[in-house]
Amino acid sequence: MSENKTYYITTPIYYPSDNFHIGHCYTTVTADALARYKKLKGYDVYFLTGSDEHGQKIEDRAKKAGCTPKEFIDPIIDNAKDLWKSLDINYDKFIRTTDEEHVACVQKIMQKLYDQGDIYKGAYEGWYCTPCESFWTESQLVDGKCPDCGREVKLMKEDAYFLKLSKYQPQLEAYLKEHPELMQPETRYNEMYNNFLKPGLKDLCVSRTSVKWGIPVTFDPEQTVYVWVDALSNYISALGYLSDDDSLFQKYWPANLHLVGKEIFRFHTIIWPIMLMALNIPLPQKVYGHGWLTIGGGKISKSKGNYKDPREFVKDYGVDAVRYFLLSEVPFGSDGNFSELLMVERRNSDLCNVLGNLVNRTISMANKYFGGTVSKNVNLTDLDKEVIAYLEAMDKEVDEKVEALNIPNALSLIFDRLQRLNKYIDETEPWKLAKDEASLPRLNDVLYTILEGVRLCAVELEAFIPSTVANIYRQLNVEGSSFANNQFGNTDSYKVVEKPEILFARIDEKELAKKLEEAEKEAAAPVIEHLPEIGIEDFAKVEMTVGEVKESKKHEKADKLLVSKIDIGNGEIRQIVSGIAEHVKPEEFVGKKVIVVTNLKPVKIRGVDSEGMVVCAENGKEIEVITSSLPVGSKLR
Ligand code: ME8
Repeated sequence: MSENKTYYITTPIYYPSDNFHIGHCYTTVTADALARYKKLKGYDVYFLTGSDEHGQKIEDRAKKAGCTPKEFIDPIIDNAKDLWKSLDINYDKFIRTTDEEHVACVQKIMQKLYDQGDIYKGAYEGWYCTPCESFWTESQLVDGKCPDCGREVKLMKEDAYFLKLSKYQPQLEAYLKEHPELMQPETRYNEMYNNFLKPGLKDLCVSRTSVKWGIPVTFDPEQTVYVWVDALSNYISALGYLSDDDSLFQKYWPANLHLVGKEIFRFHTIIWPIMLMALNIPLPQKVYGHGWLTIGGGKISKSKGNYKDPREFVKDYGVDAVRYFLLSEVPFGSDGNFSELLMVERRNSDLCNVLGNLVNRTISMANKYFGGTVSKNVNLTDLDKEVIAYLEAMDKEVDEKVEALNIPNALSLIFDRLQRLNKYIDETEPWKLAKDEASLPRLNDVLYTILEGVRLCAVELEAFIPSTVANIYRQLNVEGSSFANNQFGNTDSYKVVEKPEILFARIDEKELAKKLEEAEKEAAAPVIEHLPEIGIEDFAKVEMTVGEVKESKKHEKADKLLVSKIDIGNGEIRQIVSGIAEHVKPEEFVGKKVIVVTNLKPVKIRGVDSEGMVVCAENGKEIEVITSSLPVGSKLR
């Protein structure tokens, strides 16, 4: 017996989070649908997902929570697994970078690369916050200070090891020329080439001493493995690479597809291939960099107030409404917009009106006219032949789209067929045929064509909306349906359930729109969090004065800052740096009479002296400078 062809598909490993949003679900649902599809097509599939658990951030969060990083992460991972379960994600393995096998594998990979001279010792330079024991990059700093505690940072160096990416650049370029299909969509190649390869690759920092929560480096125990070598290796450590039992690695590697978000595409198409070249193992066949799901064109995040636990959507609209939306809405390779209303509109128009309605009507008619039993069709009209040919062409067309990773188009090809079947009912008018005894054989044939059509569409849909398809199979009593028997006419006769079960009950869009609007208004209202009580004597310590802005310009080193000269009375001019440049233009600021805290200790902000503070109102989104019409020098009390 010949062995099945293998198919190895992965998602990125996620940073542990309690706030997984609908965008995070996009990668995993897509990978799950592809894995299911390949399995149904007869492949021996291995589908990997997991979590990326090391690093300073986790260590800090655990410290704050008063536990060890592992204790901190464990419940978060249980929660993530529960989320994936709620979305019918059927992975073969969930890898954690804290798994012993992964740790051992990463250590061996580092050692091997070091032994063969691809890793060398150098120095890492960055902005260091001593109390937090953390390095930051220039762009992570907030107003030139530590983004966590707001204290001063200093430029410091520490010993670190580097991977020679530069050495492998020519080899990688040659490979990519021969295998442009590695990068999907292929249009992303130019971006990678122009932004990263053309300027020349810089060697990659692969270990650190200041980050303690990480995998220890065997050849220098002071160091831990840093970010990408740890994370990317999961794709082979999960298969037992360099372990006593590497049978899975032998069987499934190289991966057929790494599915990743566009922001981590370069790590997967530059660093990862170079690591694999250095390890002398084959490269993955494809890396697909998908677009993002956005809300109102922007990022989804809890802090923006547009976050909702995806399980709530599953609870309200059903798992397949969520899966269907994610799979059909984001166009191939680009970003897609998410809104709850849009998801419900799609659910109503496609799943309820087209699919659900068709299944419901068909089962009702089979019961009404034939007590639920419909036998194979005998006499085919031209119309039947046309509809059947259209149905029979579906499998190949859908397969081509799925192969090209274009799931939205694959789904619309299936829904075109379902629409066609609804139209076929209108054309054949079964209710009229039922009136005439002589037309009953024709009515039987018509119903068979519809039932068989629904079955063929259900087979195509199974990977994408599995629980709905299981329900359809059950209602049609064709549970053995699969790609192996999806030719029209494979079913000898139908005996459908007596009472059709509604697949997707209609949701009132107007009512939902109203509800969502109200919820949005509520969310937009600022959250009032009170500080601890103070006495009047505390308030009296703050001196606030009306001042007039005389000059204002943008800070040379920080886009968010304005540097202004403000007259606070008696000819005294103060230079003040304020974080309002995104909300107020310097030319509009000049001439305004603002409130200045005039007894604040002077500080340097990004190298510029600041002698006071301009008082503003803010609600998390907007900032407004408070003004006064009283003369310069007036005091606030
Ligand atoms: O990047 N729309 O983890 P992560 C679509 N640990 N996809 C989104 C999204 C959105 N709005 N938000 C997030 C990491 N994602 C690393 C990966 S792999 C060796 C290491 C996707 O938790 C994102 O694009 O930040 C990425 O593919 C995945 O969620 C995990 O992101």
